[in-house]
Amino acid sequence: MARAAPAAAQPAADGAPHGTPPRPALPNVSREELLKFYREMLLIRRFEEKAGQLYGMGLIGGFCHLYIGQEAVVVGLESVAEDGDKRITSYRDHGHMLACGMDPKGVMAELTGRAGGYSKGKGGSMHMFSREKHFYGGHGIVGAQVPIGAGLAFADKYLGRDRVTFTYFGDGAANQGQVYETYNMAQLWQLPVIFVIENNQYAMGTSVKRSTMSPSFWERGAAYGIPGEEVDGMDVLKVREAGARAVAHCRSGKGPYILEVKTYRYRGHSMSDPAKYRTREEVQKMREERDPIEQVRSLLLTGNHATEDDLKAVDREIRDIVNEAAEFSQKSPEPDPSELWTDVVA
Ligand SMILES: Cc1ncc(C[n+]2csc(CCOP(=O)(O)OP(=O)(O)O)c2C)c(N)n1
Ligand SMILES: [Mg+2]
Repeated sequence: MARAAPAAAQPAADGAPHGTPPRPALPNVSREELLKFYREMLLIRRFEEKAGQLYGMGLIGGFCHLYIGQEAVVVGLESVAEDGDKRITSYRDHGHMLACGMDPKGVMAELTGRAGGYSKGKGGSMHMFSREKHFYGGHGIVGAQVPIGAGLAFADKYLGRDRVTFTYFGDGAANQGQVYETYNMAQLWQLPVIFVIENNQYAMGTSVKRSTMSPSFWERGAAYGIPGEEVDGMDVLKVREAGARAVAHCRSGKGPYILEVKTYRYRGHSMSDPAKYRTREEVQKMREERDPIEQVRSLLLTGNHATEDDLKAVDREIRDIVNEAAEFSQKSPEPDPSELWTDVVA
């Protein structure tokens, strides 16, 4: 949407500096939406950096898989989700929780194993849930969330609820048999599920090139008649566009849809990854040329839709939120020993 320069001496309603030249049009997005994407992606980035620090300090134990680099995927897709839509993912789940509106304090406190965490400090990084936000985990078994995601969509269809389930999984998981059993049933029953393959090009230390004969994951849906597409996952606007197509398909009762989102993780697989399977230059090149946050930042600044000061204010706001979460995650008490006997399914 193109925006004209504000008239002289009039306050700029959109916060733009006075007397600035007419702004070039933004590609099919408003300034407010773009700032929201910037803010949401930055929250994930800074939260994950802080989690990495706390892990290094020994305050977080066990497994911890960071999402840094992949922020545009979940932020773009959450922008097309509606109230009541569901999401489920793997162990690389902090970004998904923040993007669907879960409280950073509760997520960080779960990472540090405290009573104020989403699973009362008993689940840790890979095992968090929120009924309120329809976030169904957090799954440590690779691919396990895929049939469960279809099951959530089955429940919605069975109960006549016009809802969509976003089922996220990785390129490694995408080679599993249970994924194709799920595709078969999802298409047979026309379930409203979006299969989001977050193709970050590695499964632990194994690159896609070394693990698959048919690297175009989305095309595999054709065997079951499921449509889909490949998406540039470093560009939040492209993700949003493709997400809107997928959601429209599902909501119109046409069954599942596959989005293969090409993305990249900057950090190791988990906190204990020596990263010997790729070069520093490969990571550096991605950061410098394709970073999803920098792309939005540059779109805002070059188009004069925001000033450096506007963005600094957002940066400060996010730092405060993340610092508060980190503080809470250390002040919240450890779970009481009596909690050993609660929430046990047996
Ligand atoms: C059934 C199963 N097999 C193996 C593992 C060990 N494992 C954990 S993560 C992972 C790689 C998965 O890669 P991908 O699906 O691409 O997701 P990413 O980590 O890249 O997000 C493996 C093999 C596991 N957790 N579960
Ligand atoms: Mg992967």
